[in-house]
Amino acid sequence: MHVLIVDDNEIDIITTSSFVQKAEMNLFVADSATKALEIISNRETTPEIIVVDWMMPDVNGLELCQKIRALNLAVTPYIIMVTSNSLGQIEQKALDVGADDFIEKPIHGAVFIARLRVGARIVEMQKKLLSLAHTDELTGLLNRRAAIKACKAHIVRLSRADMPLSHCLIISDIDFFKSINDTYGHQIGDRVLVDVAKRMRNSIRPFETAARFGGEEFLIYCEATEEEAELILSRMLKAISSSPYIYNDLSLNVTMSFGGVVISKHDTQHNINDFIKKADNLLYEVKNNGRNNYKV
Ligand code: GH3
Ligand code: MG
Ligand code: MG
Ligand code: MG
Repeated sequence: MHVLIVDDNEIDIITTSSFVQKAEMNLFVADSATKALEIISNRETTPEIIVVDWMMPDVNGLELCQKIRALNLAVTPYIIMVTSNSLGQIEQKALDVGADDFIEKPIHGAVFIARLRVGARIVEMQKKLLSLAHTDELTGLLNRRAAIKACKAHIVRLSRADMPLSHCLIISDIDFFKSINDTYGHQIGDRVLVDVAKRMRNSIRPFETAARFGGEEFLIYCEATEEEAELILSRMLKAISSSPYIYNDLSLNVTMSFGGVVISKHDTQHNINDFIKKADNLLYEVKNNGRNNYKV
């Protein structure tokens, strides 16, 4: 669990930090809201629990809290507001702008640690739910919803890249999958889906995206020039079909058809659905031309 303490008072930082360390959580410290936002925006250090001091020069805790909520982070951090200011309605105001908890200074160590643990429980639960919402249960790949989200993020990254970079979005579909189900049963069909998913995932790099887009349809998103896209597709084609799928005494040959679009920086204003439609159209050309092939 990563905890960020935002406070302008050095002594308070030392006290609060010692509690966080006692709770055996990772500690980040910022002495202003501006520094806090820098740490929060950095993907490697994104804190899950943020302890915000109300009274700070420039941007105060209340405004910082609003700014953090406006970032719409992938995992919503748990915010604990702390203050020695005991003016009326202060607790209500803190909670109203998005704080999850409120503590008055001086902080009582044991209670503070217990509240950190409450925050950790809520963040963990949130992560579990997110993972369930984004994962295809059968294959363990991303599901359709998560795939679209991931593609949108990749396209934003591409639009901001300094280097001339391009990406490739691929839609693929298992050939004659219905006949696998009809001949060997749904359970074998499921095992084929799991193994096809593995082969697809293994043919791209970890930061690239592989998703189950529909029943026996998959989406791949990777970094690639036009030539690299051809190489990736021919590699995938082979990965799927070059060795049989063995289930006890059964040995099945499976093939797949692919449609891919290369997306360059000047295409990035287009809608994700346009790219998907284009890839889908190419996939259906491949289907009509005999399957077990790709087209970019
Ligand atoms: P084509 O080469 O034209 O793609 O032929 P196809 O038989 O693969 O295409 P079709 O769309 O007719 O069949 C898809 C089949 O995928 C039908 C459906 O029952 C099956 N299917 C979809 N989801 C699952 C699943 O989760 N498990 C199993 N076993 N089968 C599934
Ligand atoms: Mg202060
Ligand atoms: Mg299909
Ligand atoms: Mg099919």
